[in-house]
Amino acid sequence: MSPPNSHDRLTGPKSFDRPATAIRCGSAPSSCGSPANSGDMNSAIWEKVKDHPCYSEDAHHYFARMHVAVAPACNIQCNYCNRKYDCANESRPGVVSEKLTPDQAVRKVIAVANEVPQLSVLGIAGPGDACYDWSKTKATFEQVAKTIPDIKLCLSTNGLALPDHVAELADMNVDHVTITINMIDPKVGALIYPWIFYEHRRYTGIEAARILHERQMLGLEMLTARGILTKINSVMIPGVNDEHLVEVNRWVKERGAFLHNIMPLISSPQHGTYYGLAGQRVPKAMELKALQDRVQGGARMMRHCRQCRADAIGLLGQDRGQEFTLDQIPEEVTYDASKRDAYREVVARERGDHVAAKGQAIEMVKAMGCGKSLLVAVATKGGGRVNEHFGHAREFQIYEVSPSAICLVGHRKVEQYCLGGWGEAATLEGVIAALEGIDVVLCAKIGDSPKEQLKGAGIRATDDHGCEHIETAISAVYAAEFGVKPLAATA
Ligand code: CLF
Ligand code: SF4
Repeated sequence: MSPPNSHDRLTGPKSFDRPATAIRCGSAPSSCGSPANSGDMNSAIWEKVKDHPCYSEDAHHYFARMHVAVAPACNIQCNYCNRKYDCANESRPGVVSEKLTPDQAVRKVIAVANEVPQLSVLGIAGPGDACYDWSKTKATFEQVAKTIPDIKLCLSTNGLALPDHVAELADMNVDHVTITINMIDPKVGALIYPWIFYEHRRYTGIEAARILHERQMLGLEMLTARGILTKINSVMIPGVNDEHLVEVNRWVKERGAFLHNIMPLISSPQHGTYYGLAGQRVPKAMELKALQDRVQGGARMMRHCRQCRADAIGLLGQDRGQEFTLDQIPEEVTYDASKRDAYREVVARERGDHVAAKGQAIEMVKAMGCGKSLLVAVATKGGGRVNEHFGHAREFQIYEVSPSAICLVGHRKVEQYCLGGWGEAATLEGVIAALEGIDVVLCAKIGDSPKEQLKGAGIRATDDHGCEHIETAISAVYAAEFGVKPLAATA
């Protein structure tokens, strides 16, 4: 897959933890990583990112991506990758249910664009490397761009073959490229990459890692020179490159990277990877957050990555891939822009309201001046609102509200607690465990029984703010939690 970028095959802890203290003081970062509004950047860049769910945290509430698995071949081996493994229920990069030819991919993109109005980006993220398997990547992008000219084209790569294709990427108006960069020191790289295949030769050890590193830096510099936005994905591998990623962040920032996405290693013996079989541990959620917080002042951090499969479809927290398998798509399919056009008009209005509400909420929190922080888990199905029932949630978005900001800092996947109108006690236990360290849960609806059990675990749950904008609801909870009124209101 794309060389495993996030698009690699990793994943890690299902949650991000912190000690279960209810109140912390002044620990949150003052800025929130990936850009949330045009105030964070110049207008030309904002135009490029405002509808891209991965490059803008705000956009991920409204817009969807789809990946087409047209690029199965890869030119390197990562110790966390095994592309033979396929499971429809497995959610990690590199894993796909069906590989596609470019023609099949175009059919699928049109079918999805007709039915999923949120679709804004077509990404090629493997299941091998999109630059190494270049002819299929290029053919797919060219055909899709002709049929759906307003769809953004996005690619993810390990970087080894990238410099050979930067000029063509620029010609095709590909504005977004992800490079997976796990090291800038070949000695570290030799622990991650057993071999690479480059210019008709196989290289191993430090020499392989050195070549890969040089090609990654060259590719990044070439993209920056052409104004193509680059995101760097790094896999955090405890004891191998975790400390080293601070230095990686500095290097990529100096070379113009737009975003840095540090993701936890996904590793399990069942995956059959080198790391999985060797028992390499994955980072704890709190270790990942601590590293992300540490590099917050460097290249902008992405905090909302879901470590997608190479054939994922939908909003980032969703995967609707099983609705669009080839056998469900007619041989002849014609693009109909009506649903996407109508959706964009609605989003334009709704988004303006959201930006205003968010600004007000943050000002309100600042005006309280109470010096404390909270972790809030939000059940949402999109639109930037608290609009999902507790029992229907498959993930919670985690926000940190501090004296100076309200920031999305991660997500926690859970099993759906309520099925067919009934909640499973065992499932609820798992949900509560996944919410360890959370102070407050916000949802559109919750029953008395789960509410009481959450309370027993020290977590307050409320549906008093159903359908409100997330930040508005969080600021209200913050005021209620600490018993303070905004200074402006008391003046
Ligand atoms: Fe796909 Fe990647 Fe483009 Fe996004 S995913 S190719 S940049 S359109 Fe996004 Fe998925 Fe994380 Fe990737 S959430 S794994 S960062
Ligand atoms: Fe991606 Fe290739 Fe690495 Fe697998 S071996 S994660 S396909 S770059």
